[in-house]
Amino acid sequence: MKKTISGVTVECISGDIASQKDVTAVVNAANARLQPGGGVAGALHRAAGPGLEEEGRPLAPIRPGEAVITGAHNLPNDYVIHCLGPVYGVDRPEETLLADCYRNALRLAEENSIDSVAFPSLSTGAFGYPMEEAANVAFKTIKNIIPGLRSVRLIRFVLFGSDALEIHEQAMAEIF
Ligand code: AR6
Repeated sequence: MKKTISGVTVECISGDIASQKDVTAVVNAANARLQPGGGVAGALHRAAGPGLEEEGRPLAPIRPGEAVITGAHNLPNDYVIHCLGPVYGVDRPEETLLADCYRNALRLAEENSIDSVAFPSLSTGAFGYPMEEAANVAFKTIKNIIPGLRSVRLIRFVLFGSDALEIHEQAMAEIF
């Protein structure tokens, strides 16, 4: 599914965040220490190589809702934007903190003149955020930010599996 608003295309695809060859920046569902972990962080660090962890070390720790940017090392992109999503039921208010992740990631993209960004579904794996709720927060936040974007022209959600894709397509259809 794809929609274009104010010149910015938002799309949902099923795929692997570590193999998005045609986007300038990919977003990592990071841990506070910016170290390799499971899920998205594991996939990105494996593909990027040890340089990603080395570059992240002096930037860590980060707080829930915060985002930092590094190079992409052996990934097929120019940048990785690392976001620490809230742990559902622990880091509160989780809706605000999750929205902060999307806002801060897109702010860093703009500051670095990035034209295309791929997001995973932040916080919906190990951090336990219900996916429907998280998708609503993500699209509402992005919808509000879009009119102010000057560099970013493509925002892609890369979802793991058909259920995740369907949930995001439904949220996107309702909100856009
Ligand atoms: N590409 C796209 N989406 C993926 C991929 C992938 N390769 N792998 C998993 N997902 P998670 P979080 C989906 O756990 O909840 C890590 O261990 C997954 O199905 O990666 O923010 C870090 O080190 C889920 O829907 O991120 C942190 O400690 C979504 O991506 C912690 O997990 C996010 O799952 C972060 O937890």
